[in-house]
Amino acid sequence: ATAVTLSRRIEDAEDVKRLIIEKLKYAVGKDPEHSVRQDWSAALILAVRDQLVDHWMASTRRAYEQDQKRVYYLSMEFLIGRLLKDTIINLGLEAPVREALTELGADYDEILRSEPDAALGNGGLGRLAACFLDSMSTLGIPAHGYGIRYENGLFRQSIHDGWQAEEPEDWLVTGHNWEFERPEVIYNIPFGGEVITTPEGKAVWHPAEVMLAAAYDTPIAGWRGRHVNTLRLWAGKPAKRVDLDRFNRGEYLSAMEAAVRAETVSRILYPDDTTEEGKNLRLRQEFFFTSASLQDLLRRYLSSHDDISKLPEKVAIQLNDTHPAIAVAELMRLLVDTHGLSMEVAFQLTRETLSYTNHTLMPEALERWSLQLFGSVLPRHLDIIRWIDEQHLRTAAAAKRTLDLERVRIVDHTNGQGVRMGHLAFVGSHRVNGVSALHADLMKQTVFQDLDSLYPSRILGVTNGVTPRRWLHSCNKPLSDLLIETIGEDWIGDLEAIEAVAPYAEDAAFRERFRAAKHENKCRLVAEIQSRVGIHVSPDAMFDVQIKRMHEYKRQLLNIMEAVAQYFAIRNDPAADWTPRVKIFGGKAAPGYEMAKLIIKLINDVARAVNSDPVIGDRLKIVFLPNYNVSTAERIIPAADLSEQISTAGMEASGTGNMKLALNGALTIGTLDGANVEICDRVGRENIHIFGLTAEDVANYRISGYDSRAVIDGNETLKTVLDAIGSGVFSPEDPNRFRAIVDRLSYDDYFFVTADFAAYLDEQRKVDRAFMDKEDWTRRTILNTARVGWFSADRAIRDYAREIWNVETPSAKEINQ
Ligand code: 26M
Repeated sequence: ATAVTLSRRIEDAEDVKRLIIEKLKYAVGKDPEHSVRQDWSAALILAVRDQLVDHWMASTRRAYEQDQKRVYYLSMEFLIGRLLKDTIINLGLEAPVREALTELGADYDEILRSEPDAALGNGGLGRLAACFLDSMSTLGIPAHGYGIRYENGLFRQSIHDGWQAEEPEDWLVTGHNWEFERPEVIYNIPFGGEVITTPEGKAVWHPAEVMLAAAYDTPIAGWRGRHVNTLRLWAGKPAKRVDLDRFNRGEYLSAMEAAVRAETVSRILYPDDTTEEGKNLRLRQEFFFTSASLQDLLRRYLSSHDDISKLPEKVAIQLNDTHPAIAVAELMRLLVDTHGLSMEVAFQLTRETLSYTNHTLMPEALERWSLQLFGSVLPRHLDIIRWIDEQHLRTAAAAKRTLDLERVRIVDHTNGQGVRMGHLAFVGSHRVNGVSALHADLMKQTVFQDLDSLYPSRILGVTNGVTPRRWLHSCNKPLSDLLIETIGEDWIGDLEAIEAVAPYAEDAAFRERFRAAKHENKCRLVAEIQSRVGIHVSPDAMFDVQIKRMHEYKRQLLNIMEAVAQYFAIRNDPAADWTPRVKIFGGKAAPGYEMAKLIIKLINDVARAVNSDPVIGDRLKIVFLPNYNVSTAERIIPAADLSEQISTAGMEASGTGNMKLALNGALTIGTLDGANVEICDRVGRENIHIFGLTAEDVANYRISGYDSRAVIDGNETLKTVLDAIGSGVFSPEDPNRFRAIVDRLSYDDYFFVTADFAAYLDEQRKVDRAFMDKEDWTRRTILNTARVGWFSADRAIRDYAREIWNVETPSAKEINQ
């Protein structure tokens, strides 16, 4: 076939103008004269998307022609946020686009702000998947992200009278201009029914219903846009839109019932509800997207290979937590029932192809499905899992006499009864990774201890990372410009090169400019705080930031208790030499998580008292910014001076906000938890504020018992703070409002808030003094920026590529050529 060359290459602003106008007219159907912001936005996205297409197709062609091994990242969540600005920057088009829009009379920044924030994830796990997509494209790894095209992403949070309220997030209603619908890419997804064994002994699944999964593709460009990968999201569709028999009988509503049920599977993202269990729809969602993805990748593999037994040489599948762990049984089912392999061969291929990332050790968060539910939705898979479990038990029985076999079984036969998805993922994978060094160690010591002894060297740690494109270059222009001017721009594609800025920590003129960049970011946030919550804060105060999901283990409570202690101290002696602070909180609580919601209310009640107290003034301000999401993170992080990473040691698997904040020149106050340990190692003990119990201390207390009552009685400040909160000082209209919090800390302080309180306050006072020494503070923040280059998602992806996927990656030098 003759290749038709259609050039849409952009050389200058004139080209951009021409392409935007063309899109406006022929794709959006609007005359520039009558176009509103939404039209300009659609036209711009479509024009930028065009720029990706040639590279996208070239990337696909290269993978086929060179028969490269492909990586599939299966994740229930991709928290990608907005795409426009990052894509434009990756393509190097910011200057001509800005110029073109100005000439067209449209406002570039306003258009950027109008793009909906795709909140297809809860938090860290989903954002990690999005950073990894960026890095896999940057490194030129042929990869697909596979997930669900939720119609409603994570709920929108608003604050009414200090309480969280939830509203549905309908990001798709304005149209998602990045995606390509693929009506021809459609798979059957069976559910329910029963398994019948034929006289020949073959198991045949007769599902009760079959629905469809339909593909929608979003191109994902990496740095410099040379390689483009695909994020393929699945939407649920009915096998037939209406039941004609019912329709003709006049039963109009029930004629649509099956259609509605099918569309429900991709309707809503579950908000991380670690306590709720046994959700039929959640299990269906997990199977739905996993099955569609596996069918799709097998079809792609078989379109250019005829020997299915070579699958692991050409395909690596990464399971992002246990949400897609059903892949173990589904890949076996497809290999056995559809492709005629034996169970033994299928299991070997499955294990060599799959690997699993664990993101939490909290027992209540480990997925487990009741046999009843599991068997009714996926009867064939239950049989396959029982077969795997038998094999696995034989290995266990042969290997170790001392092992408690009940504890290593995938199907739990003790009183709990159920399918342990973590065990399934572990047994069905050739590698299992934790997301920080500490977390991988703890996996071996706790939940996976027995499995680790059975399959030694299967567990490894791959410390998380973040993309420097979004989390420094694009979100923090003042600092990025300064860095580029000072050390060049190699760091954008090779973050470890940012180390070159370290010597400038000693340069007073550079420190001045580093401070000026921070100040500019703070002024922008000051304006946002003013306009969104009506609180005036000073840009000269320390911006002390805790932004993350609301969870007891993350201990926002410890932070607000410190604020209360500080409030009382200032009131007692307003004339003393206080370091002015603004405490900024952002985060959503799962709708059913009462304690987390009560902590939001406490933060807002304390904020009301402190912010309106004339004695306090600028010495202390407390701000809760509603609806924390990727876009707000992009504005808060560049403005932060202090990063709160204060989880109970041993409970935060890694953290990634800790990396973003340090990279943007904030100092960390934190416990030795998750990746904080490695951040401390790299920035140096003198450039971080570490306090509190270690993971080992916590483990010992859990055995020996911990008496919070005694600790409270022994600490006057702590007692005062808890008495005030518990007696209604901050809630005079409802004095008992926070009783539950105080009771919890007094009688069952599971997260060791009281245990770490004194050490936390001490460290905060050191932070106060350190902040007053402007030059030394700046010096230390520069060293943080300079020394956290290792926490790039590019480095993390190289680790996965080398140690888990067995795929090649180019050197950092090649990336920057
Ligand atoms: C579970 C059941 C039903 C609905 C939702 C969930 C669920 C969804 C997401 C549970 C947990 C989810 O995410 C966990 C998570 O984000 N973990 C974080 O992962 C980050 C990336 O590895 C780490 O940095 C964080 O430490 C870890 O908490």
